[in-house]
Parts: sequence; structure tokens; C-alpha cells
Amino acid sequence: MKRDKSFLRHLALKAAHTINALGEGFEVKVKPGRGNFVTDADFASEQVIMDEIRSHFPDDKILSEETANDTTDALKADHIWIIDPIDGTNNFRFGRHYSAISIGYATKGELQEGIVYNFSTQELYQASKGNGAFYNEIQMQTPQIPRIDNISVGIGNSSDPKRTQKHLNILASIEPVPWVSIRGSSALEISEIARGSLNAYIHSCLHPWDVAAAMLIVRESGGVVKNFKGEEATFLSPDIIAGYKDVVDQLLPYIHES
Ligand code: 2AM
Ligand code: CA
Repeated sequence: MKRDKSFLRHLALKAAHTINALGEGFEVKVKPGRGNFVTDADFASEQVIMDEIRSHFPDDKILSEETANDTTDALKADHIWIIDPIDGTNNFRFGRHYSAISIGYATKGELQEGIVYNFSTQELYQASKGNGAFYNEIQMQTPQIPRIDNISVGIGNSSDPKRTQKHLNILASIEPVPWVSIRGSSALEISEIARGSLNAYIHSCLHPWDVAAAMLIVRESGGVVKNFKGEEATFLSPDIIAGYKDVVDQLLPYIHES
């Protein structure tokens, strides 16, 4: 077994099967903060993915939202898997069909593989370093938009209302105010940039599992992912602005001002 595109796809499809088999019979537990939940399906999906990785690569490091979330030395690891068993848990809980399994694989901080799979709609985004990014087998290229007058921008919710407020303030300060999208799954929203259905995404408090796979997907399609200082983001950067380079350059000043 190799740590390659087909292995990631195998992991995502197996987890999706587990989640979908639970149907609506999952239990919900409340996590600290507003709108923050975890369900049986999150744990079941995580278990399937981790078991499968461990059975083939027992020494690899795993970073995963629910049970393996220690980020110490994550950027130094020779082999690390970064897993969100369900990104968009709030959507999942309420049946909004906009949630994904997100799996990234990195060596020494460099993302090599990434997959984001909407297990409700079967939409699949996948990228391998140096080999492009694909949406349901179709290669994607982030549209080269020179100006920000007619873009759509996604922002994130947060369990901390102040963070959501901050994101709204950034959006409201952009001139002209863009078409606004707040859909509740960073992994899917960031991936959408690659196929042009969203032109930028801004979030100030992400975790590595929310963003790792989607970062590679955007970069492999010709987009950029920066932190709020305008530096190349790593998968440990909590503050993220993603989009086509010219779009991100023009949006960055609004972030500094808010
Ligand atoms: P989650 O669904 O796995 O919790 C919500 O806009 C997006 O931001 C989701 O991808 C969500 O991931 C992520 N997120 C990151 N930090 C969050 C937080 N503190 N509260 C809620 N969502 C958070
Ligand atoms: Ca998440």
C-alpha cells in the first residue's frame, strides 16, 4: 500500500460509507461554545480512517479533530495524516448536505495529498502535490480574476461569536461588499475556490484538520493560501485567506484594517 491518491480515496469512501450507514440515527453531543457539536458519526468516521491508516502505516503520526489533536511537532513529522472526520458538523446535524470528510497527508510540513469528500452529494475534490487538483475527475484551475469588484467571498462561523463578528466586519469593510457566502464547512468552501464557485475564503480561527487537504487543492489549482500577515500559510495557521493571488493581495489590506 502506498500513501497515494487511491489510498486517500479509499479512506474517504470507507468513512463515507460508515457515516451514511448511520442514516439519521446518530447521537449529538454538545461541545463548548455556540453551535459546536459532535456526533456518533464523527467518532465512527474518525475511527475507520485511523484504523485503516494504522493498519498499513503504524508509525505515522495522526492529527485528527476528535481524539488525536495534539499539534506538537506536526510540521516536523516525516509522515503525518491530518483528518477531519466530518467538517461542517453543524450542517450534518441539521441535514443541510454540506459537510465533508477531509484528509491531508504531509511530510515535514509539506502537504503531499489531500481529499475533501462531500459524503451527502458525492462531490469529490482531490489533489496530489505536483499533479493538479480535480473535482469529480475534472481538473480544476482557479479562475484568474484580476480585480475584486465582482467576486464572491466565503467566511467562517465560529463557536466564539466574537470571531464570527470579526469575519463579518472584514466582509462589510470590503469595497464593494462582495457576494457573501457563509456555508459552514471550511474544507468544502476552500475547495470551491479551485473550481471558481467561490473566489476567496477568510477565517481567523481554523484548526489544521479544517484546512490541510483544501489548502493543497487550492494551491494545486493555481490559487494561494496565506495567513493574515500575507505569508504562505502552513496547515497550522489558524488565520487563512485563500483565493487567486491578485484577489488575495487586494483583500489583505481589509484584513489589516479590521
Ligand atoms: P467543524 O464543522 O469541523 O467544527 C464553520 O464555518 C467552519 O469552521 C467549519 O469548517 C468548522 O469545522 C470550522 N471551525 C473551526 N473552528 C471553529 C469553531 N471554533 N467553531 C465552529 N466552527 C469552527
Ligand atoms: Ca472541521
